[in-house]
Amino acid sequence: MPSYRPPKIASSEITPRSVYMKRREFLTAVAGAGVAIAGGKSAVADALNATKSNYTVDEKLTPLKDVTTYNNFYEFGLDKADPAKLSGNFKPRPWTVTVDGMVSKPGTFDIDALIKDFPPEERVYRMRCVEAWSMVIPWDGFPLSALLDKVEPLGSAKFVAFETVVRPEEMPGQSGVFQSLNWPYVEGLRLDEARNPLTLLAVGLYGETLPNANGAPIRLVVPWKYGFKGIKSIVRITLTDKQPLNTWQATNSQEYGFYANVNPAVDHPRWSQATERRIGEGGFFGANRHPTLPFNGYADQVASLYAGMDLRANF
Ligand SMILES: Nc1nc2c(c(=O)[nH]1)N[C@H]1C(S)=C(S)[C@@H](COP(=O)(O)O)O[C@H]1N2
Ligand SMILES: [Mo]
Repeated sequence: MPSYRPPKIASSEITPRSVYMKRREFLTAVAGAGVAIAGGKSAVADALNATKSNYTVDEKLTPLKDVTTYNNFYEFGLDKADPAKLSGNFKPRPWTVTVDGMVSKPGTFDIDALIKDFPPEERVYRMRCVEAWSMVIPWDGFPLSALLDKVEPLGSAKFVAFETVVRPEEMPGQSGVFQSLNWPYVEGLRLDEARNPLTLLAVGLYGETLPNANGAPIRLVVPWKYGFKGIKSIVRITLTDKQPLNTWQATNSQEYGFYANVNPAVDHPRWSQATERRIGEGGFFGANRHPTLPFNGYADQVASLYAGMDLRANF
């Protein structure tokens, strides 16, 4: 049974050996094969030497190759292979993130200054896409709450809205025949969800700078929600008192909502959400189906956020 280990032991003892070994394997692969993963040695890798977190799951990591070549990022096309293939011209640096709206100290922050301010830590999270596939990914990032504390939300702020960059000249899915969604891709969280310690702004994965296909240079990770909440390549974060409309709800409100908490008991109108296909697991037919867990296995950490809410209605 997959389990989530809450933070309680010394950080020097917590990252499982398999994770270290994976990182070593990965670094070896980079050195040996010259894998182009956004610049090799990076601020992220440096910071990770100093900071390990105790957020992890006792499950096999999804191989790096699957994490970085099987993606949803419609700005680069609809096929799972498109983002890795078609994001070569995307420039994730220099980059700034503007935080504005209902805050005392709005600002525009350089990505590398943020990484210096908030040294990334490793978080191994399950990721469950609403399409019923899943991965286990070692992210590197910092809690969204740290950035929110810096800008000091006003008492009137109730929600956080997020926006992806619009650059049709670098993102082929934002123009021409590949046009699919309305841009920019937008997402939102309730402020208490945004402040939950699990909610991460990822700037890397597998100990290296975030690849373009995974949302470089900074993307949201909300592990108890379906993957579409994890907005990529963020340029703007706005505190507001109104529930923001998110891209997938705006596109098809019959199938996608605002909350999008992982829930095996509420099927998608077109498929079951009871089980999931774990990407990267070979084996014979059916061997890679896993049961989907309420709140993706993070119920102990987040179920209380929804006390009194009808979880079936608020999909
Ligand atoms: N801007 C933007 N963010 C996005 C998406 C997208 O198309 N555009 N796809 C979402 C979906 S549906 C999923 S499942 C995750 C996939 O993240 P990954 O490719 O890093 O696994 O990103 C989410 N974030
Ligand atoms: Mo998804």
